[in-house]
Parts: sequence; structure tokens; C-alpha cells
Amino acid sequence: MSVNIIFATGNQGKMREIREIMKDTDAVLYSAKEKNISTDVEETGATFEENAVIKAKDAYEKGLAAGITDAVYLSDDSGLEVDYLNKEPGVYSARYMGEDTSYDIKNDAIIERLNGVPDEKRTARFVSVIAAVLPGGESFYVRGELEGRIGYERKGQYGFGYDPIFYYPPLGCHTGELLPEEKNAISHRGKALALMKEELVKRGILGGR
Ligand code: ITT
Repeated sequence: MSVNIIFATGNQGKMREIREIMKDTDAVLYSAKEKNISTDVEETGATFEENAVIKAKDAYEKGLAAGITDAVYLSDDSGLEVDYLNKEPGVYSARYMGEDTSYDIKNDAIIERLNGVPDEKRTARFVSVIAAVLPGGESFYVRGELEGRIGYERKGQYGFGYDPIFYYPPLGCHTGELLPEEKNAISHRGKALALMKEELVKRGILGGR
């Protein structure tokens, strides 16, 4: 029997990627919205791990209260760490300069803060921590990272968030220039979800399609 997975995210860019990455499993995937579960929760953690667990547990509790007892809840807490900026914006990536500030403005601001900084000091990484809460309430998490550099201008029309300024040296382009399947094959979220799938298969929760 296939498992129902409810993904606790309000971010449509993430949800698009997650749907694509989970296509090869037998899970029936729902966004929290599709199940009328609000993803409004204060991310009070100091780490990606803490926030990912907060989000998955919050959705699990809301699901239980709504009578859903058989689903696996997943969440993603992710962000961009820029080494030259002491790993900012980090867990504050969505809130950097205000949640409602456009990414064109946020991305330009980061490029500006790195004005005059040479390539070797422009190192950065995307981090994605995926947390799971199982029907019995047990939780665990996995982490994926993608190493790259902050570019000198915004590039590309794909992805979301900080993708336009994230230069990925092995492919010689910004992640904003990668097609969805190309990004998923190398990304922090792709890696974390692959680990999560492995773990769920190992526990007999997930089967291949
Ligand atoms: P949910 O908590 O509802 O899932 P959110 O957007 O608030 O959505 P986070 O708190 O995890 O999610 O913030 C992650 C931010 O990090 C996200 O809004 C982007 O700005 C950035 N980010 C994460 N993954 C990214 C990616 O693959 N490409 C570009 N930017 C990314």
C-alpha cells in the first residue's frame, strides 16, 4: 500500500522541485495546502535541523487534530550560507531584508556586499535539511549541501530565491540557469531528498514505482 506524504511547505518553488524529485516513488504526495494544513509556524530554531523539525512536527500536530492519522510529514528548512558574510543569511534566508522584499533586491544586496571580493573568497553553499515525522510521532532528519560561489550578477530564469546569484563551478553556470531536472540532480534539496527516500525505503515506508 502506498503511503501518503504531506509536505509542510508554503514555498511553491520548493514544492515544484519536491514533486519532481519524488516522482519515482510510490508515495502519494500532498502539499500542506492541499490538506488544508496551515504552514504558519514561527521558525524559532538556531539551526536548519531545529527549524525543519519544528515545521514537520507542527504540521503533524495539525494533521492529527484534523483526523489524519496515517501520513508521513516532511518539511524542508533550507538557506544560503555566504562564507564572507559569516554564513549569512543562513537560517534567515527567507526573512533576509524582510519576507516581502523581492529576490531581485535581496540578490542585488548580497552582490553589493561582496563588491571587490575576489573569487576565492566568494564561496557559499545551499543547505537543505529535510525532517520527517512518522505516523507514530517519531522524527528524524537528513541534510544535503551544494557548494558554489556568489556570482557578479543575476543570471537565469529558472529556480527561485537565491538561484540567480549562485554560481556552480562544475557546470560553469548559475543554478538559476539550470533546468529543473538539472538542478535537482545536483542540488542540496535533491541530495537531502535522496537520503530521505533511502531512509523511508529502509524503514519499509516507501517503495519504488
Ligand atoms: P517553508 O518554510 O514554508 O518551507 P520558506 O521559503 O519560508 O518556506 P525556509 O524558511 O526554509 O523556507 O527558507 C528557505 C529560503 O532559502 C528560501 O525562501 C530561499 O530564499 C532560500 N533557498 C532555499 N533553497 C533554495 C534553492 O534551492 N534555490 C534558491 N534559494 C533557496
